[in-house]
Amino acid sequence: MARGRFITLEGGEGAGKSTQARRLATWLAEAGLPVLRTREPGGSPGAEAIRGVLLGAGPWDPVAETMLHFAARREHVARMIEPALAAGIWVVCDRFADSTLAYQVAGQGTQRAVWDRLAAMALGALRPDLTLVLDIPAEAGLARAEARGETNRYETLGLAFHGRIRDAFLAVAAAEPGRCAVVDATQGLEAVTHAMRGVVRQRLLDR
Ligand code: T5A
Repeated sequence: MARGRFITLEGGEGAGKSTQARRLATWLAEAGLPVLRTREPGGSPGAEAIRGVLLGAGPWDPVAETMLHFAARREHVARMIEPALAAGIWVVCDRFADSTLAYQVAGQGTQRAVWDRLAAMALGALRPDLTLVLDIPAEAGLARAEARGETNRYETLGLAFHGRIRDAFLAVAAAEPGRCAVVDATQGLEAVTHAMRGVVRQRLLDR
């Protein structure tokens, strides 16, 4: 059986990741592919429990916070993502390890070497086949998230913090163009969906 493909959506607050992850998973399912849509932090019972801790309490020591994100990710990978991929299921994941690089390393000052060590332990050789970086200026993304009426702890960390997050995602995309594609998330919903489908077709479906 062919292994499933692993697609991650990354980007700052309010970029539209959750909305577009739903649309992408539905589109792939309509094309006849078996699909698991999931999210981080969370995605499995243990990881969802850690999500509650991460989004609810704080502030954390940055290294402790990085470890909590990777502990959740390890649970998620071991119990959900790897078994799905091995069973031929395509996985669409709303945030993954690049978010820890952006938020905890670029945003909160954890050393990159800590990320590297935790990623090696938690992920082994697992890497997304495709990462769609939904790019939007921090101010516009935060305005969308605020307009929705719910805010989490990270959304209150200020524009300078969220500007570093955006730069970090763009740096990942520039460093790994074979894995990543940047999508202009300031466009309307339909235009973003259309752009994402074009990338998925070109990089994964037409090959
Ligand atoms: N985090 C996460 C870390 O610090 N480290 C990590 O390793 C990980 C994995 C998760 C938080 O955890 C942090 C980052 C996060 O702060 P969350 O609630 O899951 O918390 O937060 P987000 O992932 O940022 O989710 P959001 O819901 O805030 O943003 P989304 O998913 O990008 O946006 P979405 O789809 O919910 O849309 C937001 C609003 O904008 C509208 C939607 O309708 C919605 O109202 N919208 C658009 N409006 C106009 N045009 C478009 N193109 C639109 N797209 C969406």
